[in-house]
Amino acid sequence: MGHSLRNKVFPINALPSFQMVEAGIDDISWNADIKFEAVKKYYQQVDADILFYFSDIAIQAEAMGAKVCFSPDAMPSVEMPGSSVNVVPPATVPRMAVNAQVLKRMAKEFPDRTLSTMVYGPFTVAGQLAGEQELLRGIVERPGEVLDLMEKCLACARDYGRYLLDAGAEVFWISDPLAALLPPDSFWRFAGEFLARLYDIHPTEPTVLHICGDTSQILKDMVKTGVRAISFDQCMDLLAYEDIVPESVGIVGNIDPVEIIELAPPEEVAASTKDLVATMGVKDNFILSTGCALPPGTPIANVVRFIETGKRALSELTPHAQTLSRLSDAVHRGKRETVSALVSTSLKEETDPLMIVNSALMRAVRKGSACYESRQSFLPEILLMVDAFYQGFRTLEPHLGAAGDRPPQVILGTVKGDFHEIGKNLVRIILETNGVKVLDLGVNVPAGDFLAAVNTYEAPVVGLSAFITGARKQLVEIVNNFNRSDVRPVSIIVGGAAVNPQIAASIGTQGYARDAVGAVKLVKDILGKTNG
Ligand code: B1M
Repeated sequence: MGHSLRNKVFPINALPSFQMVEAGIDDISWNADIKFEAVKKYYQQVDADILFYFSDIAIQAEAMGAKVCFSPDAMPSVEMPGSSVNVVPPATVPRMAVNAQVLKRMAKEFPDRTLSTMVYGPFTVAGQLAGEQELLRGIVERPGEVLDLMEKCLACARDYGRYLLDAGAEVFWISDPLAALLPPDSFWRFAGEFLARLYDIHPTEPTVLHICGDTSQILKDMVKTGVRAISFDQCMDLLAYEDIVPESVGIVGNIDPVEIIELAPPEEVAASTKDLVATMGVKDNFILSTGCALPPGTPIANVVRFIETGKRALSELTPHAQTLSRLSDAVHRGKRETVSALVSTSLKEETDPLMIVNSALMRAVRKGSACYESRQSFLPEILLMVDAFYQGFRTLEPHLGAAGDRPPQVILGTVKGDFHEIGKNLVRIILETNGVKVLDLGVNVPAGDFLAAVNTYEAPVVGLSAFITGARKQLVEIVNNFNRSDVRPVSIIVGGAAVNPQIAASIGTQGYARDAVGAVKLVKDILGKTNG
């Protein structure tokens, strides 16, 4: 039993549709014909499963009396709070009526796709009406006044929500970005409880809550609103928080809408999408989307690439998802005895061994690292997880055709004076799992040993781990040694707690990776260039 939105793929909102018509954002916002034309053309190209109608954040505040400014090339925004706050029927608010009309026409045009509302949460609208900073001061100094305003904003959101659902929307989507700025212990009183009362109007159908930014501190209260799916900002590592979300609640997310879909080349859009599906697609309640709305100028080709790649990757993964999810869980919990059996089950189910690596073994390690960083896991659990990972890897190794008798491509070691080995071992394991042959020289490795190994094996990459500040001197010595010698690797790369990208560059190395997954990407890029 999956979530009702399982396997749906869509970007949030429909703002890039503005590129499809010769009209400004102001015209789109006021005119149902132009808006419908824009979204129709957009969704004819973009095969999204959930459709929005080009929504702007100012609409409810405007309906309640705020003055909103419009322009051809910027989204509508609140210019001035109104002199009084009113709740009026949505059908009498021209721009709300435009959205309802557009939804009705979309329902006819795209009968097989699911339509969604985009209603803004009461706290966000209250911020536009009172001034955001005033509202935040008000929760401490004038809580009664804030709660009165919230009641009115809730009434407006309920009426508008019902109106859009009657017009044909099936998903009741609420975005409440300002609520992320509430102190976590005030979230429920000033936002959560109101959201719960808002979701009341649509008790049996899909509901979604999107709050931008880091929601880790309010996530439990977001779940408490009774919402059926939570949409996560791209800054949230889904692996770190997936266990807080019950299986009956969807996890919607979270490709970076700006850095990836708007600004990256199409191949990077595809790679990030595949990577997100590989890690999250095994979860029954995962729903692939963006971390927030796509900006109006996002290249349509990138949006199309995101949707196509996501759908293909999900359809390949889904038949294997159940066992992979159990395997990932067993590795994460350090259950060595279960891991080998589940790897064998996956192989019997004809799951591609690389899929087993990415969506189960490595997924678990990435989850472990994410939980470790957010202080939800500690070292004993990490060590047991690494043991379980290794157990699974050994069972899988014969099927990977990876290491073999090839000469090493990476000479790896923790530098002299430094005995930290856990992170370095993880880097080795993940590299090997991804088909990279590694010679691990261990810990406390003298500078000369790296030179000798490169001399012997002609390895193109030297990987140095350094965890204590004192080890930086060693890094400089190793780089200088290579510079003085005829023996040259193509690249020296570094990682570990004692280094960062700036230090890596300043000592003359060619690359830095923050974690084992980053190390794989770095090494593969280098090897790709070497071979090509
Ligand atoms: Co030590 N230790 N430790 N320690 N230790 C650190 C590194 C430290 C940051 C803790 C702190 O004070 N906050 C600190 C260094 C501070 C500094 O110098 N700036 C420190 C210290 C000071 C020390 C001692 C001096 C303590 C003492 O004796 N007073 C001593 C030094 C011993 C020595 O090496 N000479 C010492 C000893 C130990 C233990 C023996 C107790 C144990 C090590 C056990 C072992 O490895 N066999 C230990 C541990 C466990 C840690 C911390 C707490 C955790 C390290 C770890 O295993 N993390 C660490 C705190 C921290 O890192 N914040 C700390 C889990 C691992 C999965 O993550 O190591 O980050 P990580 O590895 C990552 C990335 O770094 C990256 O990928 C890995 C996997 O994702 N990465 C690469 C690593 N290598 C890479 C290479 C690459 C690319 C990426 O390309 C080639």
